[in-house]
Amino acid sequence: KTPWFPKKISDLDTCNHLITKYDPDLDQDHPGFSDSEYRKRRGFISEMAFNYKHGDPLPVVEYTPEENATWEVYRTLRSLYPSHACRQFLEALTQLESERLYGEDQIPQLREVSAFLKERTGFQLRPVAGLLSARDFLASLAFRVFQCTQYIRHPSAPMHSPEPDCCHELLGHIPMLADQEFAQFSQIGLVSLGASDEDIEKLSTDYWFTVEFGLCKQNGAVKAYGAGLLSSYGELLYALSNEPQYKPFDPAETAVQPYQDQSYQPVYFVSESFEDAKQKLRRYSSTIQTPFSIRYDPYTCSMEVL
Ligand code: H2B
Ligand code: FE
Repeated sequence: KTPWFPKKISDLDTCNHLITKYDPDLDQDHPGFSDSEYRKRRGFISEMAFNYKHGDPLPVVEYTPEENATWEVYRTLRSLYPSHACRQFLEALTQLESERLYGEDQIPQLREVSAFLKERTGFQLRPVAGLLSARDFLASLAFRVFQCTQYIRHPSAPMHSPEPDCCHELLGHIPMLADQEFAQFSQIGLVSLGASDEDIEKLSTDYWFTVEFGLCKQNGAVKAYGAGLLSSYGELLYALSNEPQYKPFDPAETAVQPYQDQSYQPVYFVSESFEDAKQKLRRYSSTIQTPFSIRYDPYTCSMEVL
């Protein structure tokens, strides 16, 4: 039996199943675990995400001075980007800065950032309360919707967060989603619709080693495009040092590579270009068995099942 999947964009309202293992209410190692103020604030912002329905204006969060102070990670990471980030990332970031959507003093608002992406690649954001199940997360990508957390990490650990937070989304994911080729690659989500649990696991591992921790070749050098790297000072330096092992990106092989979500990756996958990665993924996708084929109709924002 084919697992349920969203057919129209408003069905994403039910794609909100969270994975709670890194949640500050339950994970004793979370830096905010014993800070009740932080957890209350987190709960307030999560509540807005849970109540959000497709078509609502994106919630605007009035960040506190302390939260905006944690956004200093932007300045720290920014210094590494010219040497470590891929060209597409730098281009979009520069644009976000020149349009004054990104700056050092305050956390950017999802509403403005979503409008920026919509004009460039058709991607839009919707708020999410925490780490989402892989199935729900991938399904959203099929509609060019990126589920985006809106709370910020705990101030005691500004350089690290065990779960996605707005620093990870805004500094890691958003600039890449402004690139046309990369946006097309993100439609890895289309293949996930109705896929078996085993195939979801494989696709999310490919997602992990590309969208989260991917490297690519550019003008003879290796650069980072993965959001987990671009939002982590330590791992960004590590990934581009001569310590880790590199392998060429090959979706079938990458899909079964064990990965690390507690420390740095032991191996990184290098793509020749986004164009090349996209074509390889497309070829791999055709080996994933589903009883139907699916096309996204951008006029009606719904899936055409053929
Ligand atoms: N949830 C959220 N909120 N952000 C992510 O970046 C994310 C997620 N990534 N759930 C997903 C899982 C990814 O690791 C893959 C698809 O499993
Ligand atoms: Fe991410």
